Amino acid sequence: MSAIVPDHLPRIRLDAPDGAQAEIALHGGHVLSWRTPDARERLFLSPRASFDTGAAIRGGVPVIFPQFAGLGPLPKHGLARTATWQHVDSQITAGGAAVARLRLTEDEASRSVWDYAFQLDLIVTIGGSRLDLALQVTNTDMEAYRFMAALHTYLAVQAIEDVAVEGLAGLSYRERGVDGAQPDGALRIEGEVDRIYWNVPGPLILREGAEAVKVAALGFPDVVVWNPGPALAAKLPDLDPEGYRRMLCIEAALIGAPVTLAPGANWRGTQTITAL
Ligand code: TA6
Repeated sequence: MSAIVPDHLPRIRLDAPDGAQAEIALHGGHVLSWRTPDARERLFLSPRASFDTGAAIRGGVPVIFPQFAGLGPLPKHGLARTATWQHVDSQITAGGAAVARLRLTEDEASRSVWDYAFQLDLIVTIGGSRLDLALQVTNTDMEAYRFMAALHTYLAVQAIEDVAVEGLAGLSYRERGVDGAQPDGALRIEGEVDRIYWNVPGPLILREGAEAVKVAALGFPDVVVWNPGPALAAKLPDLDPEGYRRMLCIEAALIGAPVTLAPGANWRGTQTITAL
């Protein structure tokens, strides 16, 4: 990963006593890398990702807030993924997990697109075969507001054509404005997939050959499954043409029923990824 990420990019590194590691950029509050104790990288990060000010990093875990995609007047996917976050603290817990807390609050730039006061905390916990991501929104404004949010996680895969996603059968989804229902059996990725699955009741399993990863969420009712496929990948300047074969986004999302938060109130959603 060091070959991809510029040395000067401000970031923090988490090292759990068992060898699990993560790197998180302050740009976007963006988890760039997560390695399980076997040193295996579990997140996809595009070799062509841009880390420039104002750019969204292609890969890792972009934080989407307070708008998903183009579903509102803000820049695509909101303001958090291109903002500079603060590192609040890091610690090793009694149980041997490594934890970092990052924070984003309103400033002139955020107010120019969304005129509210907020505190957004991202708590990243690693240890053993687990990555826990918690996103917490606190309304520090005098007014209530509504928001959407997502953890736009890019999971690394060996070859997209060998991947199956279990746990979606029978669920309703929307894909580019068209409603559909997932048939029985696992989802296979054959070309571009860009689906919002509504009210996903349980964890998903991403299976590839003999390997599997469990993706669970709390507080985020929806799941987005995204892979650009070859045609769209060829048009994305920050993804190499074959890059789509090595990633699958499984996103914990709050889209269908945006949360309205009263002044002083907070909301929390989590995504937990476990290598099985
Ligand atoms: O979450 C899926 C999605 O909204 C897709 O429609 C696709 O555009 C993807 O996000 C990536 O968006 P980006 O702005 O990072 O290119």
